[in-house]
Amino acid sequence: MLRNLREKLVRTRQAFRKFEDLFKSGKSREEVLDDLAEAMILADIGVGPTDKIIEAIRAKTRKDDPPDVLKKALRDEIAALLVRFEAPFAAGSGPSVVLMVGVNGGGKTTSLAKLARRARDEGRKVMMAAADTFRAAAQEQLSIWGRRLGVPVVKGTYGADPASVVFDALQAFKAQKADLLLVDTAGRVHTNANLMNELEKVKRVVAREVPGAPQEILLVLDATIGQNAVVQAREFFKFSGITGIFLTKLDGTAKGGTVIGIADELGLPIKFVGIGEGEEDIVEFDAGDFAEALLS
Ligand SMILES: Nc1nc2c(ncn2[C@@H]2O[C@H](COP(=O)(O)OP(=O)(O)OP(=O)(O)O)[C@@H](O)[C@H]2O)c(=O)[nH]1
Ligand SMILES: [Mg+2]
Repeated sequence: MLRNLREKLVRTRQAFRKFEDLFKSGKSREEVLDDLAEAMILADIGVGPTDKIIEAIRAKTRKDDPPDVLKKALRDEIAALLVRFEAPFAAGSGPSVVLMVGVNGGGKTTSLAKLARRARDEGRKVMMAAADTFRAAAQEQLSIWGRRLGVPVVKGTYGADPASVVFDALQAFKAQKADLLLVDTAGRVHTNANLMNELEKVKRVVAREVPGAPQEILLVLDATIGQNAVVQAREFFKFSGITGIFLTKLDGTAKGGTVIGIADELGLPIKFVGIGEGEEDIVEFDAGDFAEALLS
């Protein structure tokens, strides 16, 4: 898994390789830390988390420590910052419902399929609900995933009330005693009050039909937009109850440092990362692995 992550993070690792050069430079600690701070901000880590990490390295090292000590301190600090935002997938066992939310094109439907495959392979009885009734091709897109994965999909019709699709899916979920219901929703921006209200309604229906659900409401964020993902996520906080982040498209982007900024600035756990378009391209987030993959 770590090797896989390391390979997929190749572009971010290239961005981080500039860090390696800093540690080779034979400069003083202060010069290294100044250059490092600049490089971290360029790598989309964000100003706040960068300052915190630099201060922590300064506090834990001595003035005349050689670069490799500073480098190890950097890796440790990144892991220490991220580990606070590790949290297990709350829908990992027992009858559970998961909602995927986020802006258009972030990767909700693909990430949902990845979760479905993962749960199916664990031997769980999985169902998917196509509650994106807003985009014309959304129902068909999820049906294709369903056929490919052998996972049943409860569909709605274009323009229908998403809460009614979810209601139907919940009846099927209960009748068939399934373990996991994954609900795909339409892409939305926070300024679209209608769509945000729809989401609240979906959540209410789920909570009413299955006590304790939804176990997870995952905000799907696209890593390629870097620090803008933080801005986007804040806007989504108007919709209550987000339990974690599914950060997509970490393959092919140099902005993997965004992970650090998102976790620290939002205070939300990163539950999964997406590292490709295929159904297997999902990694459960692990702070140590991530720091290691970036800086090894
Ligand atoms: N490289 C890469 N592409 C991804 C990843 N996740 C999703 N994608 C791609 O991103 C595009 C959009 O994915 P969707 O799953 O349709 O996104 P969505 O959020 O459901 O989009 P809407 O339903 O339109 O809001 C597709 O081309 C996916 O293949 C990922 O981890 N890596
Ligand atoms: Mg979709």
